[in-house]
Amino acid sequence: MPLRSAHPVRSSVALAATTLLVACGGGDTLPVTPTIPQLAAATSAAFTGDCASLQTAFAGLANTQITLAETVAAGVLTVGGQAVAEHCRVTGKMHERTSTVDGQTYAIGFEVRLPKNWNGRFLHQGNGGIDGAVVTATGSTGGGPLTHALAQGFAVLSSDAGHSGATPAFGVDPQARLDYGYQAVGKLTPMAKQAIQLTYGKGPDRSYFAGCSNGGRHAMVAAARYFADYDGILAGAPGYNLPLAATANLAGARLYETLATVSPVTSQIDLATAFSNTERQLVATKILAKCDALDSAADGMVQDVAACQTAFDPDADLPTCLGGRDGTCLSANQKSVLKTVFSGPKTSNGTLIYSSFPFDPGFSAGANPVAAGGSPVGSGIAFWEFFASTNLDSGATGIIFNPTPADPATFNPVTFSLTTNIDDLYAAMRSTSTTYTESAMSFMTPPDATNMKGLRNRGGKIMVYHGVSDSIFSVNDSEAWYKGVVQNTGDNFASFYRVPGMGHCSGGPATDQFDMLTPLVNWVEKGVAPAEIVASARGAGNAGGVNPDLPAGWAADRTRPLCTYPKVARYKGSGSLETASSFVCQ
Ligand SMILES: [Ca+2]
Repeated sequence: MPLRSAHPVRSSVALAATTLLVACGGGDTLPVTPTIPQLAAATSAAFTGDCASLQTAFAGLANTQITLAETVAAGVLTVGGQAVAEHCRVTGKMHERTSTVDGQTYAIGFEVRLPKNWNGRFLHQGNGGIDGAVVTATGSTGGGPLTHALAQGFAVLSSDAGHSGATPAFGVDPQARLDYGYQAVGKLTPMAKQAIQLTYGKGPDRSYFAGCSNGGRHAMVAAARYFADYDGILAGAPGYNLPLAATANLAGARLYETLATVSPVTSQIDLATAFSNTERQLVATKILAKCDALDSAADGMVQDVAACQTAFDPDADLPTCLGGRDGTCLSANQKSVLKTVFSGPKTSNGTLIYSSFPFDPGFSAGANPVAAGGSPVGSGIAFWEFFASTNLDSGATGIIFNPTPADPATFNPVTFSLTTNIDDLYAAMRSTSTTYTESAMSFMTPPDATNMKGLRNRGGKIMVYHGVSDSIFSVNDSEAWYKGVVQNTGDNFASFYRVPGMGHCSGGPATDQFDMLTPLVNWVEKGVAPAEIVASARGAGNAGGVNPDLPAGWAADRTRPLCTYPKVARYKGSGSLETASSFVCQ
């Protein structure tokens, strides 16, 4: 069982640690403890009909066109090495329309997979990146998949979030932006629940939302905007400040540019040369030298993230090159850039754009793309900025596009990254225009991220996990969110886990395979607050796929407890370093 231990059910009154202050007679305030309801557990049902019949059964769904209803035989899908049982797959699209801005056809494409033996639950699967594709709705969550919701009996929905295609061109259309930001979830959810009702004779007893990266953003936005529709939220590496993170990443690219050389192949600046693989490994080695043993185990993992930030001093601990770069040192400029990127780039007037990032040995991992100076800086992140900008309808002021005005067909993310005015971009994230009436920060983020009272007060729960070496969205930003939630909403409905060494959603020198969905269900439906969760490495032979970043000295199946923040997994002093049971969350 992945949930190694769990606290017993606490009463709903005791759970309600947050106090609300209300005025009383003399103008003083008295704490009032809200009672949080305990939601009932879902009960199962079965679908014994013909999957093809669902095409007709769903025909009346509002604003919806069903394109296919079919049986998927057992074993056609496998996730994490597990075969998926026979189920129904229904595909369709909602709100098909022609844009008056770019003349393109848009719709919210989706699929819903309906198990024959249903557990009474609905899972909305948030996908990553810029969406634009209906990812197979298996509901696999947590680094490398250990389990998946479809096999557990959930009815699972996946969508393209309102546009088709892997380019940011949809950003030209204002409605497509809003659908991507949040409105697709608002439109899909009632449709999916009604489809479930039509299939099983009752709607879902309990509803969940899970995703990582932009899927984690979707999850957190759903927790804030659509809390009435969801009982449990699982948000991995949530880019809940995505426009700011993207701006900071572009600022980082500008800094990397000062170190980089021109590729002889492409004749363009190659950001990956800012830090060579050898230099990144040097940094990781020095971090480990200072921080590995802080958790009492020299095991290649830095569990005590906070202590490491104090212990590791890049100025003192990284050797400075006296001559040229030879892999045994960093140039003074490299050290300066490293410190700025990790402390968080600022605007020209000194405003921190996004968040700091913690030092972690995952800096050396091949799966750490920004640390590698690679693609997200020059492509994916710039994609987000492209559609988040508001001067596409004028092309006159503000952000410098190349070409100008921006043309999605010839959009060059590398050039864009290196010519964009960061101050203008930062301002644009909160700007609107005649065509784009909602700013990027409005449509992409939870309206009031640390106010999750709507979810809490109805008995909903949210669990968040984040890789410490994630270089796209910072674990420090999620930490700040959690602290804010505890302060503003309470700690009795939200739980936060750091995953040491893990990069963006998976990978890195980490135990990155875990199941948080089961603990979430237990919390929502049984009141069992989640405690430590055992995560495993994905070494050779792993059924859920092999993690190429796993250090050679680790057991292929190393396990570690993931601890509820702010606890840290510390070695007990005896027992195998490969086994979670040798560690305790303190
Ligand atoms: Ca350690």
